[in-house]
Amino acid sequence: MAKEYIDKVSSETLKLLKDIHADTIFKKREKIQLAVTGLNRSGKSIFITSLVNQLVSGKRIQKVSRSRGKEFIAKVIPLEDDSVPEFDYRTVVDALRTEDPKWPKSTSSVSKVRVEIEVKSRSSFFPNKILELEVIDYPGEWLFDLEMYNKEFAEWSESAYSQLRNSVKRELAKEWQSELSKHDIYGFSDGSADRGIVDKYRDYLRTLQNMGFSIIQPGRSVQSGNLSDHSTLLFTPLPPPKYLKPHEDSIYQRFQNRYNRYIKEIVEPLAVEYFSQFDRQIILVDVLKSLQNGYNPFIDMTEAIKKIIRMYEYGEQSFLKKVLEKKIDKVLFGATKADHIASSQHQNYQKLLNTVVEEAERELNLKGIDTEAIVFASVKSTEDIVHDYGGKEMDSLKGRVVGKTVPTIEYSGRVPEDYPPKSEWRGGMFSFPSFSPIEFPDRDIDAVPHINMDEVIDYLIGDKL
Ligand SMILES: Nc1nc2c(ncn2[C@@H]2O[C@H](COP(=O)(O)OP(=O)(O)OP(=O)(O)O)[C@@H](O)[C@H]2O)c(=O)[nH]1
Ligand SMILES: [Mg+2]
Repeated sequence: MAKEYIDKVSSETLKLLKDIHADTIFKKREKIQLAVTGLNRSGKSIFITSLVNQLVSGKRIQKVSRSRGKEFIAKVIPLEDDSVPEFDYRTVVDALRTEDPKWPKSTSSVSKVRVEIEVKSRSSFFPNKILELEVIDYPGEWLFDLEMYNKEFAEWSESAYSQLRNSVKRELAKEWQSELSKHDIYGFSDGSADRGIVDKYRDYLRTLQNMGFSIIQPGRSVQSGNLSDHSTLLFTPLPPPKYLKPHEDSIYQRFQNRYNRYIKEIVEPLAVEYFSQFDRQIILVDVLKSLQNGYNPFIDMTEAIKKIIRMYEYGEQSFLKKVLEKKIDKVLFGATKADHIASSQHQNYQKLLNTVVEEAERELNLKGIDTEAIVFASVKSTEDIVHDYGGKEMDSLKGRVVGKTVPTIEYSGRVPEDYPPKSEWRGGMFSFPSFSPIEFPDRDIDAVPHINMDEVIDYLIGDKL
């Protein structure tokens, strides 16, 4: 009797709530902006593609639902306005659905994708929650230009020159330095030498990039097309004048003016637009590639991580300090491409990542920002194979190597659990081939295999479900 009465009251209450459109009154909508950053070619665009694919399908991230006790469905929705180009999920995913799947091209400008996640309410009285996830793909090359923001030309020049203390970089910078030495940089000049100096500096930056170094400033000057020919980018670091004030028509003065314009007209507006809005950030690091590139590029990558988080340390007047400190609550360091090594190596990879980001994490934690470091692969393109060598198990990987005529190879690469000491770092000590992508499932209802994407998703949005 009592049960019948309760059921009747509940169904009448439900009807009443529906009549007064309580779902729209109580509807909970929350917006969260995630910035995907990282050094160039670290896997940002692939990460976003897999993230969308995993959220929309849900099949390979069930751990998130289970651990949070929440069910959800997700779909891609159009952007609110067209002020930023849309991240072209469809085109990227379609290229990965062909028989010969292709990785996407390098990203040359910022883009966004918006995913609506509907989280099932635990009670039928309350409407479902809508979580709007906006993901921003930020080109790797632009990241270090943010570090130039808030630096005067002289200060930036000094930090660029301090990098030449490294003998490898000093050697590579020789031609740029010798071009500079041909000119009086503080006295009058008509501007005809400027281009030659900038070209030599760009050659130096491109060589650094090709050798796997991470710190490239200004990053936009090595991007093809785009802004690289823009007059504001015609500057290089210069030694400060010691005694004289530079002539107003000198190389020094022109480079300084262009530097200031570049920061004001290009770097600052973009920093305000994108970096003042996001709530959470994932910083992707390709630790394996840096290991493969050798001792100097590896150390450069660890320095680069410290530089990236300096955007949280800007001076008191900085707009970034004000907005970022208030808003950002989580930063995730993700070491991508864990499918390039056998799973027996993942523990070492995780330990190495922890060491690489330890200092950066400590600094962010001190500012009240929660951090985590996760080793993962957005797209698992290889298979583990375990061999039994007379009772001793050895493992390796099987996958299609990028650019090789042999379709599949078997391969095993070892990862150290800590920084290998300089003395032990021999050429080619670490080697990790790049693998071609596997074919994505035809429909979004199925998702591509991954490694630890569920952990990544849980850390980034699990608490908001
Ligand atoms: N096997 C494997 N390779 C990956 C994965 N993610 C990225 N890659 C490789 O890394 C390359 C770069 O990935 P992108 O996602 O384009 O990197 P990005 O950071 O967007 O690069 P930029 O736009 O140039 O800054 C790809 O072409 C792949 O070769 C992954 O999960 N597994
Ligand atoms: Mg990209």
